[in-house]
Amino acid sequence: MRLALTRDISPALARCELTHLEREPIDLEIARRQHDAYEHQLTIAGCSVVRLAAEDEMPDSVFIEDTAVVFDEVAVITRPGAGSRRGETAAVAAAMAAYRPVVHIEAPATIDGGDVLTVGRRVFVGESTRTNAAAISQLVRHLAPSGYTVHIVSVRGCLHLKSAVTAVSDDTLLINPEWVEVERFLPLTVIEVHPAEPYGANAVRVGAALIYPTAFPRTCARLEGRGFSVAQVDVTEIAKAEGAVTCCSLIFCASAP
Ligand code: CIR
Repeated sequence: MRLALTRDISPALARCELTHLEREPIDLEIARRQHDAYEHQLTIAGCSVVRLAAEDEMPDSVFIEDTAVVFDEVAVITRPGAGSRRGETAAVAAAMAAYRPVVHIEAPATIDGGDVLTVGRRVFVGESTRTNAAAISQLVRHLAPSGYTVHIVSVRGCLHLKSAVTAVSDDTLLINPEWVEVERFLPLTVIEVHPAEPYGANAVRVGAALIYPTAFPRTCARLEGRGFSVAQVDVTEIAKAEGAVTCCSLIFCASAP
């Protein structure tokens, strides 16, 4: 069974962390409808969706991707880079314990799941404002026994590594070359975002299906032109909180708890 762990939108979403965006009013009702539609697409793509409850005092809790990095062998619970987000991990660790051995990134290390991109046994980690070298060392220690290699990537101009690059198949990346160096990912194949759509590098992959924002039609056309099947979702309200599509779920294979 493929499981997608998601988390409800907090009533406090308007007080979310923002790094590269100006604060704009967010319509909670629309954001919730968009989140429901996103979960529906995950279901269509074959995931069983398990939604955790939101917390009133955790504005960013919908962005569950940042709280854990899930491998077949282990779930690594992060220590988010933003202090306001550290309380989000406890409920996720408790939920993950039903599916995986759980290990924790310990202080003073910080890492957001949005900075970790796994392609086969290669784990790319963005060194960003949220993720530091101490966390990367701890991740290396947790993953070495399972044969993963960790590759550090500098991220500039965006929040997370996965704002700049995501995997759309086992050997193809969708990438914004302005924010990360394409050479770091060779020999993988790359599809570049349309230059007018810098935020368009974030796609959710579920098997052969992609879930992708309606906001980037020209990049979407590039994906479809390369034979990808794309389900589009409108996540414009969630994007005002500096979230994209990968950040709203943790997708992994699991047997029923
Ligand atoms: C934050 O700044 O932490 C949230 N407002 C957005 C997090 C988005 N996470 C992600 O893309 N992985």
